[in-house]
Formats: sequence, structure tokens, C-alpha cells
Amino acid sequence: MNNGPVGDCEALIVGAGFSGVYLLHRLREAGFDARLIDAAAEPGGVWYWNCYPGARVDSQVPIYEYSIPELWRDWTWRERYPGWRELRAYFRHVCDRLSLWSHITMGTRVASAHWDESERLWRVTTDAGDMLRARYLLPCLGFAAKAHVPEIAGLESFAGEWHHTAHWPQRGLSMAGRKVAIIGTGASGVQVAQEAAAEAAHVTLLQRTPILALPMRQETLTIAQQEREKLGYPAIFAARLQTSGGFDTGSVDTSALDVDAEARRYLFEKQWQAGGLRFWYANFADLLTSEQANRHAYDFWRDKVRARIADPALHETLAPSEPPHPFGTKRPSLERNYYEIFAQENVALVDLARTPVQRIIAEGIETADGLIECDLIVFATGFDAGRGGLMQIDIRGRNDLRLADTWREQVTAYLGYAVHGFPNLAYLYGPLSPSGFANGPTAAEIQGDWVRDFLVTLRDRGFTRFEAEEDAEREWTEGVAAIGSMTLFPRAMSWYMGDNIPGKPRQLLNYPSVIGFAKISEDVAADGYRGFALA
Ligand code: N01
Repeated sequence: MNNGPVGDCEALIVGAGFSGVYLLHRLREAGFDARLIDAAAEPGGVWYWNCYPGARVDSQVPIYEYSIPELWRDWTWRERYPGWRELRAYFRHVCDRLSLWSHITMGTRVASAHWDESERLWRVTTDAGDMLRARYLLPCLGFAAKAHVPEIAGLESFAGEWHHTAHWPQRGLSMAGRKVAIIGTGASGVQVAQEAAAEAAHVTLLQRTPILALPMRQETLTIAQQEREKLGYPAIFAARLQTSGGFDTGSVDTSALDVDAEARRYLFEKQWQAGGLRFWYANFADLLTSEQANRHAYDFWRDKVRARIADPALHETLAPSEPPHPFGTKRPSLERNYYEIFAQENVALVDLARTPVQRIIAEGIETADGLIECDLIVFATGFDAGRGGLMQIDIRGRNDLRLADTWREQVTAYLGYAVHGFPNLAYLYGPLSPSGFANGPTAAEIQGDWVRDFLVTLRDRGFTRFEAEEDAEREWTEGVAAIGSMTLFPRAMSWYMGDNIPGKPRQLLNYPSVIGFAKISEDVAADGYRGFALA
């Protein structure tokens, strides 16, 4: 691996995850002087930062990889749901194959980006003190770039070690023989808990809301098996573009309410056995729009899970009779033995709804019920999703307008790409695009191709400036909320709605259809990029 120099360029991409690396490749192909900067030591985006024990993707390969044949032809995976190490190796392979290294600068954080109207370019600084100019600023930060550590009194007095899952020490950290407390039971909390249960002396899991987790059904892959499967890859990649989540398949056409109990159970059981997120994305058409349909799915989930929880006293806490929220309106996570770990003597569950945390002291976490002694606290407490990564860079548009101020009360954007007042800035996999609802590589390719085509059109027509129009932005922002209100998503307190961050405005942060988004973006392009002022 080598690091390219930091310098002026036409297009500056920030972030070396799926979106950024893809966009770099496509822009270089199209003849742009494009560069990529990332704070991490290695490409991979979330797979660099989230190196906690058990961190692995919850979408199966080949869905979770690029569709470019020169990348998949001679790449083989070891597991159907690869872990962070394998995903990092994949990113190295991608940068090798596409000869991207000399255009990438790792280990450098973009600190600020200020728009210079007279020169029509962005003036960018990095934490290393570099200054550079770029015609286009293209942040590709993912939705989980800013970790959230809740304020808990006394954390500074803790005598042990604490880490957020997204800032796990890169050198590694053994949990063997330790007393571990894990706060949060989202996808990250579930994954750490499974690993901690296997090696820690004691694990306490502090749960605020039960996760509605689905069986992963991990699979070890052989080279021969993948060589056979590769014959079907083009069809799978084409199918990804035709579904609302960017997966290989979407929901069935039928309502759960139009079939009898036996037929309902048949589909539920089929997708449950298939594993992964299929029970979520390949379920009945009205799973996420009808409360009644959703309730059938929840009841199926609850009964399946309860059958695996040995202690009946934990049934109500882990898989309540009544749904804590409609199934799938908070991101389900995948698990392997999550519901079995609670039968182990070294694992305890604390229900924060009944036993809230009071403070942290040197020896551990004090709750209303007494002290949880620990020497390692894991904050699996999520992210300021969507907007957080962008807002932590000092981005200033026209008239010194700060993006962090613009988005304080509400996130607004046109097409989930551009913000009025911030010329020549297009972000990928960010708020008001399908991001959090979309399979990452699918969204990266759809959005990367769209931005490449947009910049090529600007170049071909001699334009040097674009800006989202205010009306178009308002319409898009209101449109995403209107679509959201037709679904059950607003019924859950979730990061999809911004609820997980105290003081964050409540709004649906993601556009809920990849195929719908792709269609509208294509129409906008065909219509001369309507909604953008070009100059
Ligand atoms: O974060 P989360 P995550 N006190 O926000 C709890 C993707 N991902 O890192 O539900 C106590 O989902 C919070 O409780 P509640 C995936 O898309 C993918 O786990 O808000 N608890 C919740 O339990 C995922 O959805 C993979 O009541 C507090 C947890 O912390 C997204 O990233 C792996 C608290 C946060 O869960 C984020 O997942 C990992 C407080 N003050 C992540 N504040 C895979 O591909 C928050 N919580 C498998």
C-alpha cells in the first residue's frame, strides 16, 4: 500500500468506504483529476473503524461487493457474511486491481472546507496542516461516521478501560478473563456480546430496548462453490438494482392480510430458514406499512426467539409479548447464538427500563439495583447517523454559511445529494438518500455512476458551478417525510428517525427505496438536471 500526495485537484472525495472508492474509480475512468482523502490508516470505511470482536457485515456476499467483473472474477470469500478483517483485505484488493493507491491519501482527516465564490472552488484544510483547492467536494462518509457516546455522570472516574465499538483499539483488545459491561443492544452490541460471552469472565449487557434480531446462518465458502456461483453473479447484480433495498430480491407482491394463516406461516418460515435479513426485506409487501400485517411477523419472530431463551423469566425482557415497536422499523440485526448466551453463568442482562444507570464510578456502573462491577465498558451506543459525519467537518458554503448550522433544526437536501447554499458539493450515502435502507455497494454504484455522469455533463457543457435550488430542496425534503409517513417507520424511536441522539430533530433520514430513488435521479438527469442551478 502506498499513499498519494495531498494537492489541488478537480474532485476531492472524502472517505474510503464503498462509495468513495467506487466514485474515485469512476471519476478517474472518466478522465477527472480526482483524489481521495481519509482519516483511517487503511481503506474500508466502517470496516476500518469497527474492528471490535465479532464485527461483520449483515448482508451476504456477493450482494455485499462491487459488481465490477475484474474485481469479483479472481476474488473469493471465506464466509458468506465476512468479518471486518476479510472486508479490509477486499478493499486492498479493490485498490490494487483498479490501480487507485496513488490517488488516495490515508491517515489524513479533512478538517474544513470553505467555498470560495470568486474562484468557484473549495478551499480545504486537513489536520496535517495541508491546504488544497478542489472544484468539487464529494464527501462519502457513510451514515455511521460519528460515534455517539451518551453522557453518563462519572465516566471520567472509571478505573477500567472504555471504548465505543466504532473506536475499538486497532491493536486489538482481549476480553478474556475480564469483567465486561456492554451498553446498547443494537447490531454492534449483539455482535460484541456474543464474543464477550465466549471469553470474558463476566458479561453484563445493559439493554434499553430489546433488539429484534434474526438468525444469520453463517456459511463457510469454498473456492469451488464460488466459482460455480459466479456464473450467476451478473444476474444477481442486475437484480440488486430492481429492489427497494438493493438486495437480490425484494418483498413479495402479496399483502400478509390477503393470505391465510398457513400461507403466511409458509413465507415467514421460508425466509426465517433462509437466514440473514431476508425475513425483513423479502417478506410480505405490507410488512412496513400495515400494523396488522406487521403484527403477524412480530408474533412469529417472538415465538421463534422465545423457544431459544432457556430462562422463561427473560422472555418478557428479550422478546416481549407486545412489540416494543413494529418489526423492522428499527434495523434488525443478525445473530448466531445471541439468545443462547443468556443461559450461561457468566452472562447477565440488565433491563434499563426497570433498572436505570445512575452513574459510573471507579469500580463500575451503578444502577438503581446496585453496582455492576467491571473493568471494561463497551459503548455499543450507535451513531449520529446520516448527518453526523458531515457536520463534524467545518463545511462552509456561500456567505460563510455553516452546514452544521443549516442542518441544526432539520436536515434538508435535494435528492439526497446536494444542499442549497453549498455549491459544487455532492455527498454520497448520506441523509435523504436511500443510504441507511440500502445495501451499501448497490447504493455506492447507483450514486457513484449518477455523480460521475453529472460531472461529465457539467464538463461537456462548460459549466463550472452547480447548486441545488431552494424549491427543489424543499420539495425533496418534504417528499421524503411524506413517504415516511405512509410507513410504520415513524412508529419506532430509532436512528432512522434521529431519535437516538438527544436534541436531534425527528425526521426520516433515509429515502425508503433504492429503485425509486434511482428512477427519480435518472429522470432528473434526463430533464437537464432540473432542480440544480448550473452556471
Ligand atoms: O447502533 P444502534 P449500532 N443508554 O443505534 C442503545 C449498522 N451496523 O452500532 O434502542 C443506554 O443500532 C440503544 O438503545 P435504544 C446497522 O445498520 C451493522 O448497534 O435506542 N442505551 C441501542 O440498543 C445498525 O443498525 C452491522 O433504546 C443506549 C444501542 O445503544 C447501525 O449500524 C454491525 C443509550 C445502539 O444501537 C447502528 O448499529 C453493526 C443510552 N444512553 C452496525 N444510547 C452489521 O453489518 C443508545 N443506547 C452486522
